[in-house]
Amino acid sequence: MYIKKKKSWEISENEITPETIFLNRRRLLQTAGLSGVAMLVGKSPFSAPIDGFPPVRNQKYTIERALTSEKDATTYTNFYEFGSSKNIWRKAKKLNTDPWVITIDGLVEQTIQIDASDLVKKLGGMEERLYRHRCVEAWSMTVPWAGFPFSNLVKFAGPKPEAKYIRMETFFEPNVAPGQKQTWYPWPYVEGLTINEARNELAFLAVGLYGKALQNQNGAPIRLVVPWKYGFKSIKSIKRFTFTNEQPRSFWEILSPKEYGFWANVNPWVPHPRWPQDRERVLGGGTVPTQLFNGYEEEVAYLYKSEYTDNKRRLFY
Ligand SMILES: Nc1nc2c(c(=O)[nH]1)N[C@H]1C(S)=C(S)[C@@H](COP(=O)(O)O)O[C@H]1N2
Ligand SMILES: [Mo]
Repeated sequence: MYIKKKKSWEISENEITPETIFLNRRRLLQTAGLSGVAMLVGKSPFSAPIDGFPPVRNQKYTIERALTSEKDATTYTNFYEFGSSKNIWRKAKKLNTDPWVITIDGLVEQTIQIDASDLVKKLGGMEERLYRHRCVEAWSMTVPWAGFPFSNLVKFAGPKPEAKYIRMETFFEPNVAPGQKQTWYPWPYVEGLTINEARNELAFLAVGLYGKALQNQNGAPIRLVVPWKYGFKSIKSIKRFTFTNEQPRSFWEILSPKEYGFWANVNPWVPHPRWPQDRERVLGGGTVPTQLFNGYEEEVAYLYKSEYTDNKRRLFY
């Protein structure tokens, strides 16, 4: 994506609250059945690769389009932390994703810190789904993700009733990710959903692609996949899930709110201010018409009832 303004941004510290609870495998065993678990902050010494591969394909989420080649999907990627070109996949290898401590905080019963490999065990059996992916830049792909319904994480987190949104944030490691030395970007990358969107059956937390653990360039160890929204919503390499009653301001929204809004639902009738959105270039060859909600209207339209009936334009912004 193209940015006009260059600004310097204050990066806020990722502070850890004193209530933080750190869950790792051994501590879970030690404290099983106890309430008021001891707190411990730091890196898990017992980290392990994510297991559960190969995933079982969920036949409900298959697709009429041909699958994108694994090579295209893993070498043509958007990951601005590593630079703004599509061929950053080698640079992304430098990111260390194990251990990977994830914080779940905000309007939840208890702040939780848990290694990604332990978190996935809490999210149920791994499944595979074929999803379309439509980037706001008008290219698209169709790929098999492996992971878990986001709703399982919402259940695990135990949100308070006043929580209306989930804000997601990725890492900030400018020495590893050279794009993060570009101080005019509001690092770290942030995205958000309403809790109702996160509970939609399609909202998915992916840990794998093509039957294997995610490679760094696709968002290892864990990323969001919301196939009815433009691709920038599907934040990679998530480090923090914060439940909140304020609509999160996302990375691209801060940079250019008229182009990359909070909702960002795929909508062929609403052109981007600088290009049309009615067609898409399919990775691997050809173009096809873009569909409302990227073809997932049946599953998601209820979430946007008023906007959907009153004014389709609002689906994007
Ligand atoms: N952290 C982070 N997540 C991100 C991005 C990014 O630059 N940084 N790019 C987004 C965009 S614009 C798209 S299209 C998708 C691309 O996912 P893929 O590279 O796995 O196809 O990731 C999204 N998630
Ligand atoms: Mo994108």
